[in-house]
Amino acid sequence: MSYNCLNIVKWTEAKLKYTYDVTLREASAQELHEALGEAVMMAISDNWNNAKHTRMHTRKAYYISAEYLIGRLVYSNLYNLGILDEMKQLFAERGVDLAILEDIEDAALGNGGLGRLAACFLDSAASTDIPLSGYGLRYKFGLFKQSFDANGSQKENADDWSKFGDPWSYRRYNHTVKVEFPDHTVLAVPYDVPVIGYGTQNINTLRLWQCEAEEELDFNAFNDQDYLRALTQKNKAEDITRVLYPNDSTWEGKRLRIKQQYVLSSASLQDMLRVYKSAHGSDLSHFAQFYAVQLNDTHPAMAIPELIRLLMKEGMDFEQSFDMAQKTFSYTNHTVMGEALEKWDLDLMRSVVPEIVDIICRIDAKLRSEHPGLFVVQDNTAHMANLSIYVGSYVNGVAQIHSQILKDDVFRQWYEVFPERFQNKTNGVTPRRWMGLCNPELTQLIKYRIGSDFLNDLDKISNLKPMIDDDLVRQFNSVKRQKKEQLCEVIYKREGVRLNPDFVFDVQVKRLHEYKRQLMNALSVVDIYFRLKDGSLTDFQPTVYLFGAKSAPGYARAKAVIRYINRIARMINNDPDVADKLKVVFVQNYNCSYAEHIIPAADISEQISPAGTEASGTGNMKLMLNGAVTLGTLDGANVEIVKEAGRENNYIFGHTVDEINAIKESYYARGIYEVNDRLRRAIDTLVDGTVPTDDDQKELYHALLDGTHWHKADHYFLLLDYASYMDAKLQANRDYADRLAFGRKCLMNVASGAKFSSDRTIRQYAQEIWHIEPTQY
Ligand code: 26Q
Repeated sequence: MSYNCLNIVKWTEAKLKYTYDVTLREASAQELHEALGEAVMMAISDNWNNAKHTRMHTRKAYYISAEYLIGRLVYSNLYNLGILDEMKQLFAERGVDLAILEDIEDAALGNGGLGRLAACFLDSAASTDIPLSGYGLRYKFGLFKQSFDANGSQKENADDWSKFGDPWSYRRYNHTVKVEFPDHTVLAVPYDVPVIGYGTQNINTLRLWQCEAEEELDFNAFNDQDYLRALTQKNKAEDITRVLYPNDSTWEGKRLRIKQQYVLSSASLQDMLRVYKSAHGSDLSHFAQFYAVQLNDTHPAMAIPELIRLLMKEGMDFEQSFDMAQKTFSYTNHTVMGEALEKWDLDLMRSVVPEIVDIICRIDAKLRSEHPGLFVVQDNTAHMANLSIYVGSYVNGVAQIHSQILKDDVFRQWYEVFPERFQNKTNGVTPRRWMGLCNPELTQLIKYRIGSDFLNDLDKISNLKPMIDDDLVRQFNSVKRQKKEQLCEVIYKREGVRLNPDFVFDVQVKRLHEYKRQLMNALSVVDIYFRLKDGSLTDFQPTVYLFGAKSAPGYARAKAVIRYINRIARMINNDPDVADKLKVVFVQNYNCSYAEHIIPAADISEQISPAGTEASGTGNMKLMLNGAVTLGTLDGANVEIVKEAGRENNYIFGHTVDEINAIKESYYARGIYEVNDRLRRAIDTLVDGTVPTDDDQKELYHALLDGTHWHKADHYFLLLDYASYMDAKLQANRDYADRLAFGRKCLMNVASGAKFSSDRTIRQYAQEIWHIEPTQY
């Protein structure tokens, strides 16, 4: 069945008429978005319902995640339905440019990689007919909106993403569940978001929980005191899903965060038990036969003790409930950094979820009796990763090198006892959003050459390899140039900076973190600037260095890096000496939608974390698929990207994991500073007044050269890798001059991207972890 676009347009018009009394042309972007969204929701309802009913009795998987970075849904939904172009056409005929929906805000219910991965997985499962539902939280405020003040400092603003409504979900109040805390009970109300498959009728569901009070207001109590108490209860409930925690890779043990995690865990499991009973009856002993649950990091790990608690409440004993949970759950780890592993203080936890703590302690006792040396609870602290490995079927890393480090290092003792539980599932990204939607020009070029739609079978993209000749490279280069022109317009509009599309576009877009080494990139740019000024660098292709990143609001060093980059950008962009060679832009409010403009325009993809720190990275894959070469270390998925695309088509630098481990103890950053004059000149700009300096930037300088009481100097080895980084960076820059040779490298990356489709990843989860089959329609 295909969709009747004309009907969708008519429904949109009708909705606009009766709700806002406007025509299509008069409607604001928000009004149009709401009306069109509702019309599409009507159009898909049959398919959505069919998909649900078809799956009633088959084995299914559930993805539980505290984050889903779904971004803007309107274009991707139309795209996956296969009607985006036709809808654009129909609206254009009626005088409306669908591009006005660029004003619609992203649903940023996630921080970065982990949340975006969850969104890509849902897209892939729907598109490959894999019965996977998502459970998450419907934060009223998503990830903050970022702007820069006159000093170049990050300012955060509330992201009230649904203030104009949310046409892409249905509130399902009839499936509301209660979640109990010692001092109050809250309602978790589900909102269902359709997950529309591409090239299939299948539509899966993302169910997001929103907390509300049991009684909004006590209308029987008329005096002021009770009125206020009623409101207090309402706020206390709604506070739980008020806001997404903006931390990314540092862990914070906050009371409200436990509540969020428990609501997510409890509501989702209660819902699964309800569905189970309606399909299979009240005998719960087959629960694990029908459901596999994937935990996206340990954020939903309280689901493990919660399932045990719920099963015991239904009459099952502890051992049997434990066994059921062990069979049901699997856990994906997304970080090797110790400070990011969740460790809850038991007293704090007990004050919020006492029964969960009792069960965790029972689990710990069982573990300690079976496997002396292993623990879940130690020093009155619950280690959620340990809990998830012990009471789960599988644990996986997100890239080969990361999965190896988990076995060798982070979870070594666990690997010795449970070697069969450890797996790798290299991440992927959905080619629909990250090629088809954001780069229709490149998609068209490839389709034309390989003669078929490759977006739901990315393996086909390798058919391009033997076709790469000068002619194809020229066409690729012209697409790239077009995408740069488009990006220049966007950047001029949003940042007020005019860029030249003839420049090399060197891009680093990702969350701001010390380990991602945006500061190393910035120092290299300052170095290049000085060398252009003093004439010692002559063989240089004009380049714009583009940054996009949000810092956690409380992360002082990350914020100091943003400020520093903004200040060097101002200095460089205002210097007429280098105006025709060098520009630096730090875009504001980098998010999914901005990424969709930036990534297709990139020539060089900066993936420069020290080896062994970035679990996988997924931006690296998006950039590769859009034909950027990787300037990167042998870290995370870079290793596999380069293996697929060829080292000769990328720019690999820096020390390997083994080399870093060998050097670590005796590493002396200041020694490098003292002998490398150019690097020293760049680092000194942190403190010497070349750009306006503040205390936080001085602190950065000391962290690099002197260390602090918690870390030795240069914890992330910027100085160690600097020389080889600069060599690789300048090599890539020089190579760009041969446009055909460089374009060939870019195309080799595109043609080698098959492995990095999240369709491949999700099939591996389905086969090797969940043991489920695609459902045929
Ligand atoms: C934890 C506790 C309290 C508050 C916040 C958090 C929290 C939230 C989000 C901790 C970490 C995150 C996000 C982590 C993340 O995005 N990790 C990235 O996951 C990607 C997908 O696997 C990888 O590609 C990246 O390498 C990894 O950094």
